[in-house]
Amino acid sequence: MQKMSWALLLPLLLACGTESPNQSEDQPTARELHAQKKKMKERVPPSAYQKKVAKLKAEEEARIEAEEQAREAERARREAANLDYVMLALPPGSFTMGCTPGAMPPQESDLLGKPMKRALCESDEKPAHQVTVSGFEIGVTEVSQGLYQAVIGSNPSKFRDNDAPRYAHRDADYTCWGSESRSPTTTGKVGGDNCPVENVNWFDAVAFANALSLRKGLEQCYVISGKDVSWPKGPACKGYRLPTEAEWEYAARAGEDTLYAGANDLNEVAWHAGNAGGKTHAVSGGAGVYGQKAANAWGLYDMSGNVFEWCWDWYGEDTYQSGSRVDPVGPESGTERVVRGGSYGGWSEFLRIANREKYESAIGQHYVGFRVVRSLP
Ligand SMILES: [Ca+2]
Ligand SMILES: [Ca+2]
Repeated sequence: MQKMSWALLLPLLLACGTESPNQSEDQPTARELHAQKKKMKERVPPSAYQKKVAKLKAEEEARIEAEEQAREAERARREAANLDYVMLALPPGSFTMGCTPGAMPPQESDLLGKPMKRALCESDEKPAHQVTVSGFEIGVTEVSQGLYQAVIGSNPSKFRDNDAPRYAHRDADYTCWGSESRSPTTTGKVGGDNCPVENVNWFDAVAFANALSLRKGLEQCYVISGKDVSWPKGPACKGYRLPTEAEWEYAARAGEDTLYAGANDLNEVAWHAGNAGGKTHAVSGGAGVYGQKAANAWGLYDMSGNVFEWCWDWYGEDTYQSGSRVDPVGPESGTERVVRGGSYGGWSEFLRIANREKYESAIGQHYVGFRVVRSLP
């Protein structure tokens, strides 16, 4: 090994020794190599393939941006449609508040043949008495889920547009029949947006009224501090608020003397236990298209039925015996708040205009919603 090595390696070593210094001088540095490559790359035009890839990438980015813009436009359109809550101005006036059985047409039984309680008048509906209210405007419909969502940012309702993919996992029985008017091309709204909001307690309802006032640039009528809610200016406040019990009944009667809001035949004007299929129904299709039942004489929908409606007043069993007769706002304190009008789950006696019911303020029910009013200037 040693003998061969010297003979063979010597020339090689010599050769190496002569080439090494020259190599380090001639070879480009890493930086130079990089610059050369870059220069070459710049000189070579992109291949057809590269051009195609770049074009597809640009097209994809444009498509994503267009989709985002369309989604945002749709969201804004839907929100604007939902915020368009139509109010109807009612003139000031006097009316008979409470149950007046003598003026009612004879009607022996309700739709299921159950005897009517109407002729009896419940004790808290007596005595019927004259009440005067100032003019105010009131929502033509119950507050919809779409409006509530647009103002509050959430929707607590049990009955929604469950045909929509995002609710597909839910029981179809919870589908609000708002799908009757779900076509966005004719209504400007979509599915459950048109159904009344429910599962809202009284605190949710007053908070909504304040939030809507804020949204519309009006003064907020309620001062809310936890469970302590006051209405300092009373009816002088021009923002959105809940109707008083007297305002609600004045609006429901609409200058007429019918058993239900707009008719003596319940089916004409109301969704109730006998025809609603255990579900809420669309209050409005938007763009002047309203619920499937007839309005009362003043053009208000679902004052009887669909969902009960929260009023401002504390409930008092004997309110009618000693309460104020001019713009009454109910007792100063209590344990429950008044709800009016009956619901999709109620029998006829509950849907009578004169009927009074009540719930604890903090409890939401899937058959209780509300509508809002504003005092007229
Ligand atoms: Ca109602
Ligand atoms: Ca009652």
